Amino acid sequence: MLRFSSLMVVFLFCVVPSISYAVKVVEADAICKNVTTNPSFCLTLLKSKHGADLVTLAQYTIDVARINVTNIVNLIKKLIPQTGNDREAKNYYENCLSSFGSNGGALSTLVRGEQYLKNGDYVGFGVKVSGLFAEYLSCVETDSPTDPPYPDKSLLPKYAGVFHDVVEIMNVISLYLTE
Ligand SMILES: *[C@@H]1O[C@H](CO)[C@@H](O)[C@H](O)[C@H]1NC(C)=O
Ligand SMILES: CC(=O)N[C@H]1CO[C@H](CO)[C@@H](O)[C@@H]1O
Repeated sequence: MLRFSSLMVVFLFCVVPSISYAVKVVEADAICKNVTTNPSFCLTLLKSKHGADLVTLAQYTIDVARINVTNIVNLIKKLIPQTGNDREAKNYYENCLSSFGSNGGALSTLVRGEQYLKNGDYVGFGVKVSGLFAEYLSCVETDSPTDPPYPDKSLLPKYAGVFHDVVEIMNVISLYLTE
């Protein structure tokens, strides 16, 4: 009995700290299986971070998304002056700029999301990730479901698609973090 309880003490001593400072590792394969749009993109992106814990992976997706959304904002700022008298195009790009920009758009949501992640508030982080989806949709979709989306021939849909796929990975990671 004495032997048993001293073993228990050793056991607890070892286990309790690793629970309170839990570092969760989930393999890229498992994360990417839960991504619906582009699992192969997910595997390629996470490959370089093999063995990293979930918080590190979440931070990595934030860093990638920030670069992607910065490219988007710079692209839109180039496209707006090229719209000339095309009022519809101008409205569309201006709306996308506010969806992705730093003035209440995705760029600012990423900053807030990163703060939640760093504070260990993974629920708050997940809420911000949902906000990023909404911001993506508010650019690419029209207000009314019966209106066709703007026929954008620029690189913006491609860039926005990459951003969407990165946010989808971020979303799965946020779900694992709150599990
Ligand atoms: C998105 O960011 C990644 C990582 O920095 C970069 O390799 C990729 O070219 C970017 N794609 C776009 C469309 O911005
Ligand atoms: C966090 C998350 O989305 N987990 C799911 C990943 O996919 C497996 C298998 O389909 C589910 O069981 C998990 O709940």
